[in-house]
Amino acid sequence: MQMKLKITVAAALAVAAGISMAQEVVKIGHVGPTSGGIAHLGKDNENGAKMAIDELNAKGVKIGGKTVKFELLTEDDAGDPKQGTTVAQKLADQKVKGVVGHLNSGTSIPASKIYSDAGIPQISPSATNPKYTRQGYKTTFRVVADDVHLGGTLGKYAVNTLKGKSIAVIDDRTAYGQGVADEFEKAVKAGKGTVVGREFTTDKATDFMSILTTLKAKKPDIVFFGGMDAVAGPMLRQMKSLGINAKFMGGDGICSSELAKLAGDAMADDQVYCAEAGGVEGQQKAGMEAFKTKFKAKFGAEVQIYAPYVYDSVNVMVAAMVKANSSDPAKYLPVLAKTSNYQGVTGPISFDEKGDIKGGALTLKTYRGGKPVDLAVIR
Ligand code: ABU
Repeated sequence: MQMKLKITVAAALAVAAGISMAQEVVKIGHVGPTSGGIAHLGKDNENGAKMAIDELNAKGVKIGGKTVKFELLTEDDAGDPKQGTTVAQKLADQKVKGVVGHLNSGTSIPASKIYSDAGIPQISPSATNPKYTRQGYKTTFRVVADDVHLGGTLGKYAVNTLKGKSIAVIDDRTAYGQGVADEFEKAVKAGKGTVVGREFTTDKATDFMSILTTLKAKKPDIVFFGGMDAVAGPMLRQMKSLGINAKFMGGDGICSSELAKLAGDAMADDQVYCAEAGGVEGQQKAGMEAFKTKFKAKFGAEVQIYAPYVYDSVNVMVAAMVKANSSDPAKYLPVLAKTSNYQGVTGPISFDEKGDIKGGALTLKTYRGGKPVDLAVIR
């Protein structure tokens, strides 16, 4: 009897010790398309999240008086709106404390309702469709400029700087592609430029000969494409094969390191113009360069577009948890919403009342020698 009691007490003590020693795990979700045509962009984003989580765990972050361990739960939405909501629900069921993603507007927008209903803060590092932050959800944030800013600036640039006289517009009919192309077209027309044709494709298409032949007859000097690099690359090749000698423009979705490879020898120097939906200037450039070097050393790959914005999104979220002294979304969400002048590698981050970044910048780029070259940061 005495022996049995001793064993029970010992077991209880061991359990108690185990509980007190167990580290609190804070789960953060990341979602992007890590399969399909833009898997290289999804992987780029995911690696930005991994880098932030690894550094936070190495540094040791205290929340509620205890050092917590962050765990990254990664999901692939394949850039598909339906799969996006499925994985969003999965993350909500796994009780993540926050989500960074999704990469695409077409997935971020429907997923945002699921996170909002579950009270889970969501920061998109790359979805630029304005609707994303205009649905009245308190949980929705974005650290990049939106398509109104992107398309509008590129439209003005096409007319005023590139002196486009006959501008053709193509979009991939996604929430992002159509939206940014509409804003571009509006700005061209407002600047008294002429849009000579508007054609459509999809985000999975590979053959553009028919729409390009239609546009060729209209002799465009600029072709704008609202869509992603995986489609823009083959489109550039087919423009070359048809002898369309026009400048090629697009938003942030084509503005990747990979675009030159996807276009092969079809991209001439100073032919392609695009804009990343963020940008650093002056002394902040050193921090961005250091990030890119660290990223390449860790993952053996160049930053494509948005890895630094994902890195900052994770860190902004964790900074709010630390400030609120809680990883409970109900407690840290109001603190996250008040984020003001957080110094990230992508520049200062403050959120407005919708959850959009205040004073978002754009980096206008062209390609020379197969590499993206910054032309200007525009606010
Ligand atoms: N912003 C370009 C890529 C992501 C998106 O908005 O769909």
